[in-house]
Amino acid sequence: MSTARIHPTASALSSTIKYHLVPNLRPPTNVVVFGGCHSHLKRFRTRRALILAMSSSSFAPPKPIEAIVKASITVPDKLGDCPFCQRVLLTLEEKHLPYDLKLVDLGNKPEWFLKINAEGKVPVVKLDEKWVPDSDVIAQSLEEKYPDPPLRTPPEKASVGSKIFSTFIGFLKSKDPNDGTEQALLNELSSFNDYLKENGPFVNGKEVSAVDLSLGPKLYHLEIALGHYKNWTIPDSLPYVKSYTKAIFSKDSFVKTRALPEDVIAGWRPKVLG
Ligand SMILES: N[C@@H](CCC(=O)N[C@@H](CS)C(=O)NCC(=O)O)C(=O)O
Repeated sequence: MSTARIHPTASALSSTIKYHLVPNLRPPTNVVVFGGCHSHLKRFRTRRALILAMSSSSFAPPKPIEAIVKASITVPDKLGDCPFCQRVLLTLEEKHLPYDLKLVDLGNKPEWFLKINAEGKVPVVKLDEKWVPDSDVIAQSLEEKYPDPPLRTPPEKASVGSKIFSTFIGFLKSKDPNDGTEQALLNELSSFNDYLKENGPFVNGKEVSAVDLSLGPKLYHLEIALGHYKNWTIPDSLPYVKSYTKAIFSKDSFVKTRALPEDVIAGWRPKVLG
């Protein structure tokens, strides 16, 4: 098993410090991870006192969340190309939660992993001492347990763009250029473009929410796999989809958790050939 420890981002730490120094700011809920003892924070009258206290054990950093994810098949000890794993990592990043990655070679699943999840699928995350599989369940559980910053997508918007991934796979696997799979994908992307034009730039408006963290990695796979195997790109006639992908792909959290293009290409090869 390969592991990598990811530390809380500087912004998580600094927002916590800022809250205690600027009295009128509301605390981020995840302040609890740095100790959660608001009453004893009142003791710190100066910045120096607070910083000194933060370096002591009473402000021990939160325990990293263990996340089992797919390993790269092209480079040792690197994150692999699972869009569901990236969705979970994006959620952890956007919520400024530290995590430990456990990389699993899905081509040779170790015994310890199958004991944790007999189905043999990633991602799996340890929450409240229980291993939780499935990115839908994990994202929802993280939202409930760590509601700040909120990433919840209103239920009426949660299925926006939900057919893009399956139509992308249909087109990618297709060997007949006239079987309608390209058009089916274009129809889904076109509806998404219309939706974003009216409601964007993200699915829930100005701020990124859970549904974007699910769609982003899938669109990343679409862009790389269709570019490689079909020399196909999202048409310029869908500018809102193009701006959407650009905005998501350039987020720090996305850059930090994205798969290598070589892995995405290798990962889809069996489907293309099969
Ligand atoms: N519905 C699951 C799907 C997870 C899934 O299909 N993961 C793939 C990797 S991307 C997997 O673990 N496949 C098992 C295998 O390849 O043996 C979720 O959202 O987490």
